[in-house]
Amino acid sequence: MSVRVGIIGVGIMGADHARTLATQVPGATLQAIFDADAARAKAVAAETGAVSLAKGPVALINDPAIDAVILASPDSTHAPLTLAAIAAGKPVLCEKPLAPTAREALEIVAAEALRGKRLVQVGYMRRFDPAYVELKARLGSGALGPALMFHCFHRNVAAPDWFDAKMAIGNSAVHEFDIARWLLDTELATVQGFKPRGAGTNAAAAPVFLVFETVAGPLVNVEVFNNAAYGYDVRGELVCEKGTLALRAPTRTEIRAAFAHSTAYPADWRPWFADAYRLQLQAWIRAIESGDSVGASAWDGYAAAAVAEAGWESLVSGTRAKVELATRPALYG
Ligand code: ISE
Repeated sequence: MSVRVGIIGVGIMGADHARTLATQVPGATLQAIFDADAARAKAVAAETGAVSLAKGPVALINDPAIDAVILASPDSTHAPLTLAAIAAGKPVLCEKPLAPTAREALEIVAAEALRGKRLVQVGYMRRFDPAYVELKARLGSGALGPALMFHCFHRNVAAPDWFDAKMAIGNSAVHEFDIARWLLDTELATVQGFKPRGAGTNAAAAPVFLVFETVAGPLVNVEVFNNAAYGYDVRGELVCEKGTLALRAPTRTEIRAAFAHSTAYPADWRPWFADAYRLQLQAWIRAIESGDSVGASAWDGYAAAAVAEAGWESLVSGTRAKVELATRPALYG
């Protein structure tokens, strides 16, 4: 039997999930779509063959014809709608961040722990990206010895008007917080944030540079630059005792022209992480079929939100901030 999925929010990411789900995920049916923009919902439904259009987000969640929910609506709606999915007992794949504040994310953790079953997966899709997966496997093999440092770069072409340094941390760098915790299997303990002086006129979206100490010991640094202009670019290098492991850009072709040899950068994250998004959806559906859970949990979503808050606090105060985490409920191991 197919898992009947409803998608709430079909902007950039929701529409992308709808297309992937409709064409590349065996075992799933795109049952319903809701978007606050009715015309957009209709257009995406027509393009993807979604069975129906829902009247509202909560109606979609509670519809008996829906088995599982993808949440790709604006960040501020993630927490209440994830709570509604938990109340309905339905698996939910919530786009990151799980909530704009650690307090709201912790409410989700508490609600899910009370229910006693993992229903929430947070869309930290890099955990499914073949390059990061290989990095983790190679680190785990022990051949290069323990990790000492993890250097991360995260660059977007141009920040939208509504983006600022707080969002660079809470909306972009959260990917690195999650992947660093996952890769190094530890919590981020302290953070110090920096912004370059004289970083141009668009100061709000100027680069942010964060340096972390971890509980286990390795250091992590994250550069987030959302106005990098030249292309979408994500890099990561793990420095271990006996060598280093670095991600390679997912390019398939090389250009030789005009006396130069080059590769191209995409304009945003969708082509770069296309495999990760597809593998994430496939794994989510397989887990639902077998009653399991995979990927980033609500606890992971909470931890990333707590790190983001500490990062922002440090950037504002100019001093090192501690990442304070609540007690982890038994449900999350
Ligand atoms: C965006 O929301 C994403 O999730 C992308 O993966 C990330 O690279 C980008 O910086 C975010 O703004």
